[in-house]
Formats: sequence, C-alpha cells, structure tokens
Amino acid sequence: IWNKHRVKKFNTGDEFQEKFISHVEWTLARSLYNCDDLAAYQATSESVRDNLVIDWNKTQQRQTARDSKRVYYLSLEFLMGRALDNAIINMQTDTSEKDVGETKETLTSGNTSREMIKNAIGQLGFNFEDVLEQEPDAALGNGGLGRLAACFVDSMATGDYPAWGYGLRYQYGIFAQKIINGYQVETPDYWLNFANPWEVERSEIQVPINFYGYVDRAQSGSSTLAPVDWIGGERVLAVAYDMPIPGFKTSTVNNLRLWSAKPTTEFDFSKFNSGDYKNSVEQQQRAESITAVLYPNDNFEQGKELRLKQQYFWCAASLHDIVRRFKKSRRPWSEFPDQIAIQLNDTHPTLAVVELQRVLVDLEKLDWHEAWDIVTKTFAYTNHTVMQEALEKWPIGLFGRLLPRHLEIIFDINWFFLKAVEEKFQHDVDLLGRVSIIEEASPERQIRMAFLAIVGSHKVNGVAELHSDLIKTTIFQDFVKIYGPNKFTNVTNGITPRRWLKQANPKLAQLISDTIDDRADNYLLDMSKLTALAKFAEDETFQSKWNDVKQFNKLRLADLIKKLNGGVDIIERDHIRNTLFDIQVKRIHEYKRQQMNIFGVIYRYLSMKEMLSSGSSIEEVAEKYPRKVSIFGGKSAPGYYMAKLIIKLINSVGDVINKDDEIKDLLKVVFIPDYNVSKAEIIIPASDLSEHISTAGTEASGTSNMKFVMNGGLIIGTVDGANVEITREIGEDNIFLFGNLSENVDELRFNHQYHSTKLPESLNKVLNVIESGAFSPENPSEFKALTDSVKYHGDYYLVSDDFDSYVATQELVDQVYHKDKAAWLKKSILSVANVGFFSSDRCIEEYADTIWNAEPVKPET
Ligand code: 26W
Repeated sequence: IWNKHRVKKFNTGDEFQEKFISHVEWTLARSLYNCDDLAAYQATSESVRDNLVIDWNKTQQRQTARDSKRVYYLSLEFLMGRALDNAIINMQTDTSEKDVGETKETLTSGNTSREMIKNAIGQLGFNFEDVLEQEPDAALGNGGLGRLAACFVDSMATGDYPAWGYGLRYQYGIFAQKIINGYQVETPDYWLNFANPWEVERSEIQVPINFYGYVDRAQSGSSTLAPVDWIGGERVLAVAYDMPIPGFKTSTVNNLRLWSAKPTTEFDFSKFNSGDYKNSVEQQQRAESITAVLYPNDNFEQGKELRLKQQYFWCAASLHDIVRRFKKSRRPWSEFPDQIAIQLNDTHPTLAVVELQRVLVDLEKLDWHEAWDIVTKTFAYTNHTVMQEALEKWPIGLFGRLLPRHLEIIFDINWFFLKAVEEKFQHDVDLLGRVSIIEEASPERQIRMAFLAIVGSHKVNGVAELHSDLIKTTIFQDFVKIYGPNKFTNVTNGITPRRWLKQANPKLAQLISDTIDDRADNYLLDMSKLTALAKFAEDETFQSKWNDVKQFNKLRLADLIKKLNGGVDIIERDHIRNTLFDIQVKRIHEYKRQQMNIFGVIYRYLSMKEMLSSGSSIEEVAEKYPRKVSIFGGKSAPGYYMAKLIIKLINSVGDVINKDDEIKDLLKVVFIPDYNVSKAEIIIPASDLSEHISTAGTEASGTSNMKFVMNGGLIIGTVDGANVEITREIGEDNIFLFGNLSENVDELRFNHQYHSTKLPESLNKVLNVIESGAFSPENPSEFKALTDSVKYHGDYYLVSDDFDSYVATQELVDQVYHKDKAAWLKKSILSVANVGFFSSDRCIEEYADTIWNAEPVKPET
C-alpha cells in the first residue's frame, strides 16, 4: 500500500503549479484570489520543500544503511540567509549533457531548474524576484565564522558527505541595524514572525539538560577517576528543529539540527506546595531564554553566564544525539572515532570534549584513559582568530557553579596533560604555567578554552596559510613543541559558488556558462573549468559583455541604495559606467580598518577641494580624481564604542561630501544600513574594487575577499589572511596590495609605544580637519577618540604606517580603471578564471581527507 501511494516530486513547471495551488488552498487555507506575494512565497517554499523532503528521508536512510563514518560540524552560528532560491538552484539534477536544452522545461534538462520555476510562477501572476524577496534571512550568525559554517554545510551535501550541522535555534538572530542621524541603532530580529517552511520541529526529540547542582561521590568511594553522579539543580529540555540542506546536482539532502530550549513538564512541587505558584511558572519561563538570542559580539569575549549556558545546552544535546545514534549500531566504544568525526568551529563548542568524557566515564563506565583516547581521536578544532580579546576564558567560580562535574573533569584532563608535559620537558620551568588549561589569573583563575580544545583534539587548523603559520609561532607556539608540528595544519577557507556566483550573479553565471560551453553549470562543481575563460581575457567583444554584466549589477545596487535612501538617488545614474564602485562591507572593527578607508576618502576630498581653490578646473580635478563612490556597510557590536564612532564618522563625512556641489558628483560616500547575507548578494556582484585592508596578521582569512573576486571585482588589500593565497592563485598583476607585512607589526607597534606616533603629513591633515569639527560642527570633539587613538594612544592598528601606501595605491587603482579599461577588464576576467581554489567544495574535501578521514556516500544512480 505504501508503495502504491508513494508521494511524487514535481518535475515540470506544470506539476509545480499543481503543487503550488494545492499548498495555497490546503496548507495556507487561502484562495488564488487572496494570494499575495507572501503567500506565493510560502506556497512556493512548501512545494520545493516537498521535493526536498523526499530526498532528505532517502538520504538519511541511505547514510544509516551504509553505516559509514559521519561528520558533525558544531557551530554556534549558521548564517544561512535565504533558503528558497538556493534550494531551487540546488534542485538541478542533470548530470548528463544530452538532456540539455533551452526550451524543455523539466528538472532534468540542465540549466533550467530556476528558469522553469520562474516561468511557472510568472504564469500564476507573480514576479519571481518579488516572491523571493518575501523570505526573511536566517541570520543566526555574526559574520565570517557563521557564514563559513553555512557554506560548509552546502559543500558537505554537494560532496555527498554524511554530515550534519549542529547549532542553536535562536529566536532572535543578529540585530537589525538602523542608522538614525548617522548612529547605529539596534532593533531585534524576530525572524520567526511568519511560519518558517524551512524547518521541521521534531517534537519527539527532546533531550533533558541539567545545570548547577552538585557532585555525589557515593558510587566512586575515594578513587579519583571513578565514575560519579552529577545531581543537576535546574533542568530544561532541548527540542530538535531540522533544516534540510540540499546538495547541488545530487539527491543528497543533509540535515542541520538546531536546538531550542523549553521548560520541562516536571513541576517543582516544593515551590508549588509552599504556595509559590507564580515563582515556579517564572522559573519555567526562564528556560526559554537560553535560546532566545544570538550574542552579537564578533571577535570579542564577554564571559556572560547565559552564554556558557547556551554553549553547554547545545553541546550536551548534540552529543546526546550523536551517542544515541552510535549506540544503535551496537559497535564497541573503541570504534566511536572510526564512525564519528566532530569538528569544533572555534572554541565555542569545546565543552563537547568534556561532555563526551563525562558520558563515557560517568554514564558508560569506561576507564578514564580509554575514554580520553576516544575523545581525542574524535575531535578536531578550527581556530579563527589570534586576537587576544576574542579568546574564550571562563572564570572557574562561574563555571564550577553551573557545571560542577565538568570543572572536575577539566582539572583531571589538565593534571594528566601537565604531568606528560613535565616528564618530557623537565628543563623548561615556565612551560607548565604557560600551557596549563587553568590560567593563574587574578582576581580569579580562568579556564583557557583554546588550550582545552587543543588538548582534546587530534588536529588543530587555521583558516589560511598565513594564519595557520601565525598560530604556530604565536598563541600556540608551546603546543607545537609539545605535540610536534603535525598536529597543526592549514585548511584555507572557501565559499560556495552556488550562492555566491550562480544565485547572487545570474547574469555573470549565464555569460560564463555560455562562453565555456557548459550550459549544465558543471563548472559550479569543478571550478577548474573556469580557466577556460582566460583565453577571452583580451577579447574585445567578450570584455564588453563582461562589462555589461558589471554595469547591470551596479544599476541593481544603485536601485537598492536609492530604495534604502527613501527613494532619493545618491549615485549619479547617467555616469554609473564610469564610476568606480569601491566597496568595504564586513563587521565594523578597528582591526579591519574602516577608519583608514574613510580617512582616505577625506584625504581625497581635501585634495580635490585644494585643487579647486588653487585655480584648477573641475576637468583637471576629474583627471586626477575620477568618478568614484565609496560604499560601506557592516554592523558594530552594540557595546563597541570605537566601531560605532567609525560608523558615525562615515555617515557624517557622507553628509558633507554628498552635498558639496563644487565637486560635481565626482565623489560620493554611501553607508548601506543593515548589511546581511541577502544584501551581500546584491552588493558583492556590483563592486569594481573591494577593500580588505586589515592590519597585517589580524584577519585570519576573510571570506568576502573570495566572494568579490568570484564576481569579477578587484581587490585593494594588505598582505593578510587569504589575500596571500588569492594573490598566488590569480597573479600579483591582478590585485592591488599595499602596506607593512605581518612580520614587522610588532616592531612598528613597539616604536609607537616608546617613541610616540609620527604621522605622515597626509594623515595629519586629515586628522586636523576632523578635529576642527568639519564633519561635526555642532560637536567638534565628537570624533576625538578616533583621532586620539592614532595620534596619542599608540596607533595599535598601524593606520599611520600604512596610510601613504594606501593612498598611493588608491591613486594607482584610479589610473588603471579610468585610463585603461581594457587592462582592468583583463584583470577582472583573469581573476574569475583562477578563483576556483576558493570553492568551499575544495575546502571540505581537504577536511575530509586530512582531518575527518570520511568518505562520500553517493546516491545510487
Ligand atoms: C567569543 C566571542 C567571539 C565570537 C566570534 C570570538 C570569536 C568569534 C569568531 C571566531 C570571529 C570570526 O568570525 N572570525 C572570522 O572567521 C572567518 C572564518 O574563518 C575568517 O574568515 C575571519 O578572518 C575571522 O575574523
């Protein structure tokens, strides 16, 4: 019977429409007469989801049946953005060239899954883009780390790896940013306002999680390593919500499991009996606060108890799930690491290491050392930052109150670790203190989570070559001595070309597939196919088509900017083709140096004004400083004073420059509010130039640099993070590098500290003008903290050391862009031709081969 009534996927536009209508009428309980764009989005999503669900179930069955090694990616952030368009693109199932045809609109006809649905929706009276616009971003992340996790789950599914993501289902994602009078104002992102078609609540999967309480040694007697009972004091339930993660051109659909906190149904009778009903309800309500909100800090650790609660809640629930699945296989515990690889996305999930040790020792009664061997073979840790203020440390008082048993286990792990170190390095007396997982700090000792992650893992990786080298010579230096160099490795980050090329830039994707004769889009799986573009790099007709695509994308961005500016254009429409779009979009951070960018803009403006006042004509000014718009976007952590001041300065400078008629629209400054994934998809394809100008050695990798290059934008950047490998891949003629190298940073900083900062004339001029109140007449000292930081507070981020080479390189950019468009286009085309290395598919393959030892589970064909 089950077979007879087997559910069917839609395969044609017609079948899609049938599904769509039945969802409007049955799922949404609406009629076609009262179906707006939102309802159309929901019905489309439900229809597409139906297709996915079938493959999702099959994938899970297949992966269980094959019983091969599984990968679990633990990340506190998954910055997914929108799901619908991505799901439609990934639905493309064609692998054979013979089916490819432009008119045959079925899902097996190559390049048409998106066209097919677009047309089908059009026939129903809706505009595809407007329908897609209805979807709120799933913004469960801050920036680079969270978006990386999203690209990784896409690539793991595409590569057919049996891999799950585990995270938290925050009710509030990263805050929405409003700009009011130039200042950032945060508003809550309640993204679950409408039913979310991309999640399935697994209300039957509920894991009880304990906090607080005490350790009962009754069962262990006096033996220290024996199992003990932890009697928890507060209990909440973790409920699973699953999101389907479709691979591209494969029927593999993996799972992203996000946990949501809810109260237990157990009632605290002691409170009830004492008549404290209200209090006991309140306590239950508190449970939900655990997964209420994403912490909005990026690269800054605050040490809040609720954050530690989030971390334990998520680690314990995920491990419980993983262990339960393993136990069903009835294998011996020693095979756990052969069956399971767990990747720690930064130190946020390090408690999983401790929790697995606790489960094995206290609950499963394994010998301590046997258990620890399993644990360390299972875990691997990715580091994403070397910045001191971002390294997680937990005061043992706070930690021990919340997780008393885990604190004991950490002390024991540390004891065995230090004992082994002591035996091996008897001569180095300071070493033990330096590498101890417990830092002897005042007023209180602290747990160093990065050290715990290293000790608990078999591999540690950085995210770009320079960064991976840096961690070995700086923060983790001692551990290289202890474990040898092979425990430390590099996996350079990557991005998914499905979202960041095909979805974000359909026009470029079309031009590419036409040009390299790959209408089935196989290049999105094998990016080395892009090298076939190189032979067109100097072809005039091709260059002009390439330029047309850029022009289209710049207009699309200009439309967005206009819309966000209350319908008023900032950018001069008629001149867009000759306006250089210079873009810096990313979290606002002093180390990323948006302040240097805006100082550079001010310098340019002052120079233009000087030329005019010393008698130059506007044509002469335009010759030296051709048309340009400087575009910024990005959120500041709500409590990060300096970052917020940088946002205000950018907006204030924009107010002055954009209004200045004298410079005749040759220069504009735009701050795009509320930068997020869906805005990035519009912004990135429109760039001529993007800025990746961090102080050398501070940006671990950067991933938007890769996205911009993949969309034909050129980069101005420092020798930092993945810029180094981008240069290696695309060639140094095709990138504008400047600034001091990371090996000189310490010395430069030292000089600032002891000999006070000496400013170049150019920068001095800029800072003086800011201090004069030119951009804040009503409060001339408004930006004092920013100017003082460079002048008097040691210029930690070395703006003064890099400023002149930055300005000179910007002028070089202008000359190439405006004087030799053919040379510019050639660079742009060659960049895309050689960007293939930065596909996250390559990156995931490296993790699978060198860290996870995991194989794909291919669907039967
Ligand atoms: C505990 C507070 C906190 C929160 C987030 C500390 C650190 C983080 C993240 C690790 C910050 C982050 O997103 N790092 C970025 O990771 C990207 C992906 O590897 C890199 O490309 C960026 O260079 C790095 O800044």
